[in-house]
Amino acid sequence: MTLLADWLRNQTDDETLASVFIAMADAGAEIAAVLRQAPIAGQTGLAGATNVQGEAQKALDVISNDIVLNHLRPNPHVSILISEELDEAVEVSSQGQFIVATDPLDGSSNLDVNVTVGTIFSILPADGGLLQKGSAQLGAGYVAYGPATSMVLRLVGQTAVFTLGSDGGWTLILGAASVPEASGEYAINTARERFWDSATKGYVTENVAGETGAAGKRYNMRWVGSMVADIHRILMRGGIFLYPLDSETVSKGGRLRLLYEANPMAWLVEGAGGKSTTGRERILDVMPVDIHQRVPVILGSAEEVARVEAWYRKAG
Ligand code: FBP
Repeated sequence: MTLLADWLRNQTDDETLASVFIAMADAGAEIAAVLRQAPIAGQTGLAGATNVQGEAQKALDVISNDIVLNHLRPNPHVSILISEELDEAVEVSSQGQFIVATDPLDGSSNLDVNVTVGTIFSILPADGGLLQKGSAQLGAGYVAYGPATSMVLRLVGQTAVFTLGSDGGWTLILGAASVPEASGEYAINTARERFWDSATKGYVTENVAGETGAAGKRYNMRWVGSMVADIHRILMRGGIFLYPLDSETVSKGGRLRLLYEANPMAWLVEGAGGKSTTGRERILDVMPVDIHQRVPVILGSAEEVARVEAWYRKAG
């Protein structure tokens, strides 16, 4: 049985970097414990505040952010925390070498109905500054709070999957996740069809046509509406996730956030052999101009992402 600390020792000689992963894993274990009891503790309602994107914060968004911060604060190697829940980046330690960017509780609109939510994080070198391409990441991960609590991590090697045990420890379940190159499953919010661009419409129309269409095979659609749940399914059995630019999100640059949603997920999916794109370029090559920047997100099985890219090339 391989535990998290053993796996980290095999991945890096840098104990300071490993300590940041351990801090995030500990935060994830604590958030999992809070979520398990949240309906009893009456913590699934609104907190009454709004976050930087003007969205209502759930009590658990705030609590999860505090838990992450509490686990990072004692770590002298963390310089700055960027969080979906914080307007500004906060200094954690003046001497730290790493920046952590996080969405402490993604998909929180699913909490009231007990659907999987998650914590997403990205680790960057502090000397690169606040705004760095995703390709500069030193590592990334997410914790999925589902029937089991899963954690998916990658430094620069392969993407690995852990499960949280009843003792609070993380056990390696899969050392090298592999997103199948081909898949018959796609995930997109089809209620947004009227806003879609021609590339998205072209790709989805082909899928819906199934065996009778140009793709020549039958597709199934799955959309949890919780990015961590959708990406975890894709990491484990393939498929493609799309939150493309559309006529409603174009003014904001997209729906999902680059630094703490798109980049870490692209890092993990690519580490498992999948692909990521905005439609026009690799997500990890996008140069951010703002810490809360949004971006179109298309990632998953390589063949499917390539088909979407071809539609974008055709659209010009
Ligand atoms: P938040 O960052 O506001 O939680 O939104 C992210 C998210 O919930 C993703 O987890 C999910 O993929 C997406 O929004 C769902 O969006 P929509 O409700 O438009 O389908």
